[in-house]
Amino acid sequence: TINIKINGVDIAAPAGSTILEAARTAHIDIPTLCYLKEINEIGACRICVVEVKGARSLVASCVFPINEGMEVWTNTPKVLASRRRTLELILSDHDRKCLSCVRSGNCELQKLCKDLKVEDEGVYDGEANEYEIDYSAAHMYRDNNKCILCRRCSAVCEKVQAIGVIGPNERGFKTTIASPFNMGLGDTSCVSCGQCIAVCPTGALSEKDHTDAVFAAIADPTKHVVVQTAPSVRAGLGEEFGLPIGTNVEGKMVSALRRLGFDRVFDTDFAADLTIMEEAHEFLDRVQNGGVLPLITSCSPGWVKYCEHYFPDMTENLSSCKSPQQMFGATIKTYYADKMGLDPKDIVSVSVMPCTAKKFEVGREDQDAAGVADVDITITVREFARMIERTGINFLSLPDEEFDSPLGISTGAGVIFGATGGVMEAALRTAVETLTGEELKSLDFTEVRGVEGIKEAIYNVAGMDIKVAVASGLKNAKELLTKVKNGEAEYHFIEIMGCPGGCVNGGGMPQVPAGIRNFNDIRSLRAKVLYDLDSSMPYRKSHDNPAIKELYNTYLEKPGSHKAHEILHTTYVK
Ligand code: HC1
Repeated sequence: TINIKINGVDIAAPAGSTILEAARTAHIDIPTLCYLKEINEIGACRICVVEVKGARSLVASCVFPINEGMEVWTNTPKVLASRRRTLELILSDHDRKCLSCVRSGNCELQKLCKDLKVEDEGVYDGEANEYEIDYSAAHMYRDNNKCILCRRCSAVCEKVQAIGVIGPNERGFKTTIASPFNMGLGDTSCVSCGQCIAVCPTGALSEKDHTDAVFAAIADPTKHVVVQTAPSVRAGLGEEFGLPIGTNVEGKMVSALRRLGFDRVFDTDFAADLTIMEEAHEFLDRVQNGGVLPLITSCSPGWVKYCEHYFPDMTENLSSCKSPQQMFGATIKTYYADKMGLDPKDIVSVSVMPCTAKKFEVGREDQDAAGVADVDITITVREFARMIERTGINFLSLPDEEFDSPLGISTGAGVIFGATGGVMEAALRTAVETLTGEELKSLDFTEVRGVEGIKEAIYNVAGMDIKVAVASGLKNAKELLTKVKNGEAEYHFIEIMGCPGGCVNGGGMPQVPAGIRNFNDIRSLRAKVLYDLDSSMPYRKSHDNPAIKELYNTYLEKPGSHKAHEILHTTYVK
């Protein structure tokens, strides 16, 4: 450890710490704006400046390493005045229509201005830039009038997702964050993952809001409006209402949806079980009949788009299964419509997702089993929270309620889909029992759990070594697939999720301020909700789900049947 003094108090902090990190051990949070741990460590915004004895000017604490005997002051009048001036300068070129801004109340810039007592927002007003809002992408818009040039978005796009479709253009006062040649984001090879939105401190980046379309459908008496919720929603929604990260709010979530007026409240987890039935069958079929291997999962639409753009010769490896979201929509408009005597055209199928790429996925080709879209409208967890706020539903006092039957019945295998490794584990539970014909003694495939970017395991099943790999985050996916392509690694089955940590860390989840993100692993905290649910559920294997059994017995016949293919499978573009 290294001994330093912060604000006159002696501190021992681990060697290699920055001043910002050392201050945490002294219970002092130094404010930041551009800093994102391990992603954007550029010391550029000057909000985290502190005084250091002997230094000629204020130093950026996020990148300044501590050394023995150092003396630091984090809150002197000079420091506070500097931070305030920095904010005033940012505001002089910032759209200050804060009242109705989508980030009002959880904008990091707004909070800093309040905390640092910025009272005159216009003190440096003068020349200001004006930008057109970029609506070209299917899933989001970019409003550079609210951009503060922190570069968190471009860092996550390039360093975490290995895509790099946005970054600084021009120089000096004219600097903007944009795509190369100022193309619309929709014209680039953006994969719609929304990780840029998740890390944006202001309202510069946001999903396209589809809540009005949902309200309109609910208000239309000629429509039967059905909603499904992704596994991860229950693990994140509570954060929008002030609950700690990692709180399971499944019961209140269902209650809220019912009070919003949906005719049926169902669970995507059911369709995750259905995906496992089809995908495990597809896997065994490819293994036994010399099909293309490795089989790669296809439930994450950001990943699928990435594969199509960047690894087009590997689209044959993708499972032909639609994602659970789409399988759910397809089941609603076929099986459920039949059962209820409804015309699929009169059903509006809505999904609540932790994902922005789902907004792109619903409009893909070959996602219309009944001749109409499988899913009509998809909203993020944030949009869902806004609907709850807008309608005055007191979320925290809601009773816990249960999903409707039969498409609300699911297993532990379905719910873990939301965490990296979950699809693999769920598939193994079914594939291994199918191959061996014996009941598994332990259902926990712990080797594929956890937040590491790439995980590998070998399982000996019925005398055969099955090699599997799991990657989350597209940079990790790129690394893994490059090895496979070059013949440096060989697998039978690969799970890839577009967002690091899987859907629990999706681009449509609640935005967590950097000050919390930098010191907590939100992926593990949210994933724990799903694994806890799994271990407490009566059924933990997709093939044990009674509602799934009934669906096959009365409608689809068996996994991989002709009918199942027509309804539940899709194709990809090269
Ligand atoms: Fe996901 Fe999936 S796990 S992709 O992350 O396979 O979005 O949660 O709904 O479709 O089930 C997302 C989550 C989700 C699908 C499932």
